[in-house]
Amino acid sequence: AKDTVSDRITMTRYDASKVSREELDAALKRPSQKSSETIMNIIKPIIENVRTNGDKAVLEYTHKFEKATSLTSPVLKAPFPESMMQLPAETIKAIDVSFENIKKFHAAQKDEKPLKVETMPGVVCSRFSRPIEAVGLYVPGGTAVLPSTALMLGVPAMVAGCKKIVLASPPRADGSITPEIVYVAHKVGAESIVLAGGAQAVAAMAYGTESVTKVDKILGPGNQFVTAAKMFVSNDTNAGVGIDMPAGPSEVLVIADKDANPAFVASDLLSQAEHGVDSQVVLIAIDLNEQQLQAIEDELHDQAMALPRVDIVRGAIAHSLTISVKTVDEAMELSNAYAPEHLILQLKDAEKVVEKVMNAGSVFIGEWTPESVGDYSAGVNHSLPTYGYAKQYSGVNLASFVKHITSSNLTAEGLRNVGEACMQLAKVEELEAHRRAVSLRIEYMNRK
Ligand code: HSO
Ligand code: ZN
Repeated sequence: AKDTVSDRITMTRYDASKVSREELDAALKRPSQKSSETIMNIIKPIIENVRTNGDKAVLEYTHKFEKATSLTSPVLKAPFPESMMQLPAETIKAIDVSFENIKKFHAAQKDEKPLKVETMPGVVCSRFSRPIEAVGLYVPGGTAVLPSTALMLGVPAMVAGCKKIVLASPPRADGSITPEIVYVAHKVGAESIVLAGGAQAVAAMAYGTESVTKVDKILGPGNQFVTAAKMFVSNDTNAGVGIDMPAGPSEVLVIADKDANPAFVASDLLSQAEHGVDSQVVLIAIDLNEQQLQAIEDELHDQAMALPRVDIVRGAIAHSLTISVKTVDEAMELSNAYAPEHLILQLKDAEKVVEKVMNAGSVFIGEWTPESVGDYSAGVNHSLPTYGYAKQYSGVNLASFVKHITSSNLTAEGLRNVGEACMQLAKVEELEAHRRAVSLRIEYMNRK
């Protein structure tokens, strides 16, 4: 049967030459999230309960929310039994290939050797890195199993040399964890898997319980409860725990010109649209005529209708849009203002355009680079800033799992060289003990 117009899966069109910039900015607004106050009020008592009642509280929530009533402990300790990671050979192979590529790319991000600079004769400043000792990696459950997220968090943690890697993921109703995730946990050398999700998993790792190891930093995407819980514990000095950037719904912005294959463009838009109804996808079309725009829209509709997750796609596409512009510069202007999590350049000379990218989580260059390769296997990380946070945050990378420590090392001559400036500033700040820590040494040298 022929689809009625209202059934058509299509994105609202804007022509940048016909609408004001304000209108465009309004159209490019991410779908609004539930107020953080509402969410905070839900998660606070959960966190408090886990903090005071430990394992017992975590288990109660898992019984209630995950319906995993048979669970008697919230933690699975390594070594994980073989029986929990039984997988088809092709899945093992896919995980292994991806693991190696992610490992290669993140190992290359290691500081070659400590940074060492002599800022003045006898004044040596250094910087070196040390792994964060214990990290908690949250792998969401929900509408899709995400072993790739376990890889994206676990592999850099392993490469960085974190001593204790704790994975957390909500168990299935029978109390088990997806074997793919157990296999990844095994490969990255995780010490345990916390069988819990939501705010309760975050709280357990932030404060520690009888059986959950307390961690120093919690990373990984999650729903609004997980994100709010991460923000809450990172603000609680009793927890003493850090977090990665705020994570929101998936997004992609595709910039396409006349050279782009409409089927490729549509497929990339759909691959992010299938993540969730709150996902947003944007197409910026450079100088396409009506027929070319139509070709992409037809592909989008036809491909979408053939997808198992078409209902989710429909929701995401409802608040997604196409913007027509005339030039690459106009496209880049809009893209940089939007700061997409993923940016796809389906352009002639795409590589040359990369220098114009100012804000984006990760860039996919040219027609043979679908965003899916970055989600899974190319080697780049898929844990990226969303919601415009690409303006100030980087995605997860090796540095997310280390601290940089600096050191200074002065000779007597060095102290003479830099001492004057130091003492003068101490004077300005009226911090006399600071000044004397320098002056008494210089006097000591002079007496010798
Ligand atoms: N595109 C998601 C990551 C992901 N995709 C996992 C598939 N599996 C992050 O933005
Ligand atoms: Zn994805």
